[in-house]
Amino acid sequence: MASIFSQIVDGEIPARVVYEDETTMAFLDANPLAPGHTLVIPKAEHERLNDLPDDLASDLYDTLHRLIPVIEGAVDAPASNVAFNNGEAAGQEVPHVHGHIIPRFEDDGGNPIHAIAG
Ligand code: D5M
Repeated sequence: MASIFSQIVDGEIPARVVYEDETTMAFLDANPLAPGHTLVIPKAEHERLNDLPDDLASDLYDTLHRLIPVIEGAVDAPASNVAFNNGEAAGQEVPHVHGHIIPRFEDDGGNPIHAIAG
């Protein structure tokens, strides 16, 4: 059974896609912790960062790096938390590598990292 994120990659379930290239994709989180909360994934299904081949890890980082200012700019956020839950015991719920970009605002109530770590 393909992961829910592979189903998004394959167009089998809808998502609000904000970026796509040959090996990576980004879409809005379905349960956002802040406006603009975005997930960045490798299209290929690998469970953890540890499992990614070097070239895909590099592609994923490049996309993440490129999108951070774009996402912050889109929602006029002065900062963001960028995080991976890497493994089930760390709170990873979807077994397909994904980085969170969570825009932050002045006085927005605190760091959301604990919230995505389950
Ligand atoms: O975070 C998994 C994240 O994935 C969580 O923030 C909800 C999000 N999610 C789950 N299903 C979907 C779909 N279908 N579209 C968009 N976002 C989704 P984790 O780091 O694994 O705890």
